[in-house]
Amino acid sequence: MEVENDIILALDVLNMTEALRIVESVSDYLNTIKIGYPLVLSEGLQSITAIKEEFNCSIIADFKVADIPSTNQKIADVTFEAGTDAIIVHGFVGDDSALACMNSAEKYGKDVFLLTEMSHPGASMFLQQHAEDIAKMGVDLGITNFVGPSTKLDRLEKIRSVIGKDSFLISPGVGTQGGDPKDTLKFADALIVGRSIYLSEDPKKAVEDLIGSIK
Ligand code: FNU
Repeated sequence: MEVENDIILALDVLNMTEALRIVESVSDYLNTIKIGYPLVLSEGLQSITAIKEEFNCSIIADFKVADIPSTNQKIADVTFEAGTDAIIVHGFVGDDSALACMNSAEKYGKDVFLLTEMSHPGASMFLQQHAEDIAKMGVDLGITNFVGPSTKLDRLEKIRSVIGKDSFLISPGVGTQGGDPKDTLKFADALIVGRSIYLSEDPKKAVEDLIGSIK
């Protein structure tokens, strides 16, 4: 996936008017948008279709899919039908569940991102202990796209070492959650950034500043 300026916008707003306003304001600089439950549960899966059509951008559906294989397959199928380019899938549910999403992605010619470890403090309670095994499972399955936390750079470095330099690693937690953009890019290929862009008075300027800080 070609992520312009190494920044993915996390579009966690609750209505389409707001969503379109923000994407429009940053579209000179960004070509990849991550859409998750906040927007899709508010405005439906067609919000993905509409944004993709209007801006011709890549869409990553952040559904953190974590169910049994047959349900995962259904979730992934409907998500790809809506025009999504990639889907984020939890790794902790195991290889069969991840594989179901990979099969769906292959059918539609789309991508899977495997979530290894999360960026919030609570992730250290359970997920962190297994993150490297999850990453290894992804490598063994042939997955080449991963998600890891920018708030814990030592962990991000470990995850990078497991997935190898050629895998594509995207990292949330920059800005509002405390992660540093430039340091994160020592290990990650692209940043996922939400609130520090969409809550800004001037989202375009927020993106310009962010680009300036990682140059
Ligand atoms: P911002 N996100 C995250 N941490 O923050 N998908 C993870 O470990 C993870 C994520 C998402 O803090 C989060 O749901 F796997 O406002 C939100 O959409 O910059 C975005 O990344 C971060 O948003």
